Amino acid sequence: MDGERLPGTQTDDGARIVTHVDMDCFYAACERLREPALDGEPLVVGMGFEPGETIGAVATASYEAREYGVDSAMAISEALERLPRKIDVVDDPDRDVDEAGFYRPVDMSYYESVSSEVKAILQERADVVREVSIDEAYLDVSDEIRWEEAEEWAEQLKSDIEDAVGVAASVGVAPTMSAAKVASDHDKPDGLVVVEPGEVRDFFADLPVDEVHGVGPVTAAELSSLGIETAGDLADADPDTLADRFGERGMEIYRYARGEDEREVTPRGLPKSLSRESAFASATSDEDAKRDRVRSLADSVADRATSKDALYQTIGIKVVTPPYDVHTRAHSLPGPVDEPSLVEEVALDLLEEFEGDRVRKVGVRVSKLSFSGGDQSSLDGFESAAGSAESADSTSSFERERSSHETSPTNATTDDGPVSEGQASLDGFEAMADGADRSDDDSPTDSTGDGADDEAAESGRSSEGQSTLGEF
Ligand code: DCP
Ligand code: MG
Repeated sequence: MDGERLPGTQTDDGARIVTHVDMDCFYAACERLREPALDGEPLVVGMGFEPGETIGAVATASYEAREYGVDSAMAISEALERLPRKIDVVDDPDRDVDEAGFYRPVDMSYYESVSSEVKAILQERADVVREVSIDEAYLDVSDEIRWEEAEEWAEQLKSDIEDAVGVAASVGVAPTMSAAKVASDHDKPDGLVVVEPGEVRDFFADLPVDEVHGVGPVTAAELSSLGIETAGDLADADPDTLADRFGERGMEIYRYARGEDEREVTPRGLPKSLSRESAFASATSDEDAKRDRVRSLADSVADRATSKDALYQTIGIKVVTPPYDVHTRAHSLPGPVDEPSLVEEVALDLLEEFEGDRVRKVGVRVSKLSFSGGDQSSLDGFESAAGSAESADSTSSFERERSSHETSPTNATTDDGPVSEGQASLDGFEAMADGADRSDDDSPTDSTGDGADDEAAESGRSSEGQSTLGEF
């Protein structure tokens, strides 16, 4: 060992490593996914903008449209004043088509299909995931990474989402949920902000007070009347005054501004896999060091599986070689087990292929999980079991292959173009039938090919037959 702490043993004063993921202008990003000609254009998604309609609101606006003052929840009539529809101004010589934008109606089922692709990645990358809205989730990755790795890990998560799904996320990493949320919002769009333990007060100090989680415009105005303009002011304010004025909520925002937030990320949904990975201080070809690390990770993963009452059927490793080539290997057992020694044995076997290679990082993962709590298989006869070996090399995250998209055509009757050369490609497309067209074709795939069973585990169904391994 090189003195590094293993994942799961790091605490940095016991601070959790909480990640908040929030997609950028999510509905607009989804629209761009199936209509790439909208990239870079001012785009408003909402209701009530068609001729004859007057009532409706903006669901979201692309960042280009926000520059015109259009934003979520604004009345559509107001949005149209600030940013007219291209289609309405294109034939009007008195109006500037460059100062106009595109409008699209809300299509929830499509956004939900994109959202579930993103959530599948989050569920795979962290054990503890709490999905809080269609485009937002908290992840607790304290047991999976160390603070020193947080930035690289979050960068990888962002690029995995971008590559596999095609939408951009902003990510914040901090010791508490409230600070992580502020961090993810801080540098939008395409933001990545890591606030380490001990830095939270400094990070908050100069932020406008309305950036504190739980402080809306009305509260911000009231706080301003008390001379509290920044989160730092709020952190230094007299708690009794805040309690008198705002009650329990006053104490809550006071604590958040001070970086105090006891809430734990409680999971929603079952994990699809459990994994641990650990980086070496520098790439190593020391076989003992590699094997020791894999052994520790295997123990740690097996422990977690046991503590979650999870049985696993696939055991895999990840090996990252310089510069950042990710290799995954996995072995499927004939039936689901909870057998820590087997995790270690299989992981070490799989590692042998990398003998002599310089290795930057290793990981161990169990997948094809089942949570039915049924009788655990006996391992008798495992040696003769007909397990299958699988492998994959990828340049992306553990057990994931990057998938490309097929974008679907859009509806020429509802779009606003074409109005200029740049928008010519908006013309002539056919109607898109909801999210159904995207379905599973370009959903993230597991390179071990056991995604279907992962789905089953996630939805609470058990994998088929927890067979007694003695039978094999
Ligand atoms: N939404 C809505 N009405 C609102 C706010 C949001 O219909 N008043 C929908 C549209 C958003 C989605 O929820 O795309 C996610 O909400 P966010 O607050 O995360 O906003 P965006 O993702 O659009 O933008 P941001 O980049 O600021 O996160
Ligand atoms: Mg968002």
